[in-house]
Amino acid sequence: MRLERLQLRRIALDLVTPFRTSFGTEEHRDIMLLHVTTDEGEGWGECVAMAEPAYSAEFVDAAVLVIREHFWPTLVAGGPLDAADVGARLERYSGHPMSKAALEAAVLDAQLRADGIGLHEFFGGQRSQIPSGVSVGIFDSLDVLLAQVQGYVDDGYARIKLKIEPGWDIEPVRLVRELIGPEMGLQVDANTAYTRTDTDHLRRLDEYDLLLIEQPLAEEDVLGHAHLAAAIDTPVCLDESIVSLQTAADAIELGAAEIINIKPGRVGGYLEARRIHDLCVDRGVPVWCGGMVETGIGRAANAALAALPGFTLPGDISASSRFYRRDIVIDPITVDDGHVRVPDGPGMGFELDHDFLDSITTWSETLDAS
Ligand code: SMG
Ligand code: MG
Repeated sequence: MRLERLQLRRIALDLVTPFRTSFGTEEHRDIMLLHVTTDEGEGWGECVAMAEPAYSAEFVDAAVLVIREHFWPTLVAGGPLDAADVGARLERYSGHPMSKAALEAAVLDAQLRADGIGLHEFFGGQRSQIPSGVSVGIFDSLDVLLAQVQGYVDDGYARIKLKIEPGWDIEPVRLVRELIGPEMGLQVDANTAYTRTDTDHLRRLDEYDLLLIEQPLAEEDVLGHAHLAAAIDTPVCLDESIVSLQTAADAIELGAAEIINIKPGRVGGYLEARRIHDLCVDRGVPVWCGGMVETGIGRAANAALAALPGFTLPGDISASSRFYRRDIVIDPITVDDGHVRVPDGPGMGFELDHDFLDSITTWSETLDAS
């Protein structure tokens, strides 16, 4: 395919309810979407960078800049390409995996739409629906938390993930386990909020039969996660620490990752995400698909990825309505009987609601390939 044009577009969306994690509280989203035009067709990609560099070093303003000034000119200069070339051409640039992933996604969407095949078909996933988990934020009171969790249970979600931080961990977990009963999948995500000195405290979670504890320690503290994994029964899962196939392989070998959360944006794209999946299948490490509060664009692609057989745990692939009153895709993601449908349309399998998209667009810029 020959690249012709790239439109960068920022949209503003309010969350249905504030989403608080150990990094801070999110109420409004500022999301960058990419629309690529090629000689064979067009494609879309969603950049999962947040407005602030808190979850990782990336943020939306930086994504705009690095794509405009560095990534797009380099991609264009390389001549005709397909999706697999995107990562290779951008490899010499350090960091910015979410920006690279968004470009690769747009090119991949264009390529697959041109070929008339869906992403799940491209990946070879066999399932037509996948179990849906929901990520629940931190609240000011336990009563509010329990009411929220009950609502998600009523919505039919297959598992609950609680955000935790020091001062909001054992008691919320105890009460939620009591509320949802012993059978339902429950896991926690600390987003790096603990340190190596918290081992004895975190061991207290063992009695609640959690599926996993996600990223308790700092992103760089892979060895600390290995020590923790050896010291507690709850399986240790890495999110922020896994930024590539290499970091995944090393963390597994070190015993730091008993389970891996795969997020395409965090690892530089869907193709690297697939390679990490394959590695984990080979090493017997369960994986699940993480979420970055995506719109229907990113969620559709995540659902296609999560149809691969190694994704043995429910992902953070909740309904559009979990975060947004109205999604930018025509068919919002819904959860039925605990499952999300894997899209079967061409490309990443969504159709955009262009009128709504235009109405929430706050900024756009078009780059030509010449
Ligand atoms: O997309 O459903 C979702 C949110 C899932 O909790 C979620 N994501 O660390 O896994 C994570 C967080 C990252 C985004 S909030 C900082
Ligand atoms: Mg996480």
